[in-house]
Amino acid sequence: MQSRVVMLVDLDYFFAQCEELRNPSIKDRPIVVCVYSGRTEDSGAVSTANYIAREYGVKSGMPIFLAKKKLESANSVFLPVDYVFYEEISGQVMDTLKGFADHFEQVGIDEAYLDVTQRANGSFEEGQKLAVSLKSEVLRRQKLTCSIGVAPNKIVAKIAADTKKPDGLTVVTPEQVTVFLAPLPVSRLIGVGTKTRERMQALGINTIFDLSNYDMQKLIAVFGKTLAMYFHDASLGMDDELVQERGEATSISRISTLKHDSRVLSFILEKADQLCDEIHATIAKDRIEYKTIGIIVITTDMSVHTRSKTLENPTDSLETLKGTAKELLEKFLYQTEYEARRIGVKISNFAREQKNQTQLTSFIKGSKG
Ligand code: DCP
Ligand code: CA
Ligand code: CA
Repeated sequence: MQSRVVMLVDLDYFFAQCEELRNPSIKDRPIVVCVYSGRTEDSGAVSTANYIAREYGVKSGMPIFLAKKKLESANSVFLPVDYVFYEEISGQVMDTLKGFADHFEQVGIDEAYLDVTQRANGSFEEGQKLAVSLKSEVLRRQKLTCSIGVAPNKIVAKIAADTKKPDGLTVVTPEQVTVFLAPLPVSRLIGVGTKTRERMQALGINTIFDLSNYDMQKLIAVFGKTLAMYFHDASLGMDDELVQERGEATSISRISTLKHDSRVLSFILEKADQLCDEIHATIAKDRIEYKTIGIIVITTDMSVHTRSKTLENPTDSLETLKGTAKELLEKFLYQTEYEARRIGVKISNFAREQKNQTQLTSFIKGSKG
């Protein structure tokens, strides 16, 4: 049977690369993109950093104050995240990638799987050539670099893409799969997080080779049948999962923590407006219309409250979205005595605009709601 040729394309230091794009003059400096929680000036976490900043030890998830410490004497740039801008760039890149795929599946804001079996005629040499031209096309059109893994399936393609970064290209042919995987730590497999890795370590399983050789019955005893079988197959680089468009979403939502607990409408609305902006940006280019707008309020006691309103006609107006969210929040505060801790906005009940039907699915795969 002919092997599939599957690619995983992942954009390099994505949010920071977008910032370089918008302001090339900072390109040679360490750039740190931050999610400021706002509770104090430097509280919050690093979203991502360019590779220059990474040389100083700055990483995603790190507290901002620590990143500042590491970059103390460097001429660094700290910037707040701008999801609206990144979603826009992401959409453009995804459109470019789709042109290279028989089957396409976006799996995050900056990555996607491409099945290129047909157009590569099942050949990995052809697959490699496609990856090279894809990289230069993304560089030419969007001025961005990415890293690509080419392999017989999704699991191996993902690991291959992570192998060489930034601007990497790693091809793993069917014959090379087991040798490629064997020496790698189990944590490189999708689904093996810190906890699972520790449990495996306790069993003496460190590398993917160790995992492939581990007694199946014992593995089942620890992880249960489904997971154990997945781990076993994955360790041998076996994976049948298809590259396919995600099903249509039925709603999109954004949720965020307030700087402090509150029941002051104007303060809560600042956050709600931001969330509306993000949702609007996500759907704007796909011309999605929706009829139902909802709010989610998580209160100080951690209970979750929702309210929604269904409009008579579908809308894609940011003004309507913000206005309705405001109306619902106002009513909620009037009717209850809760203090809000987290706020969310949600749209659902999508209507398709006839002329753009085929694009309906494109926004969904990138949506985090
Ligand atoms: N991201 C985030 N917080 C994290 C991890 C990621 O906000 N803990 C965001 C910022 C990243 C984007 O998601 O730019 C994509 O995540 P990746 O894991 O692909 O990381 P990068 O693209 O930043 O870097 P790399 O070059 O390693 O892919
Ligand atoms: Ca990336
Ligand atoms: Ca990614």
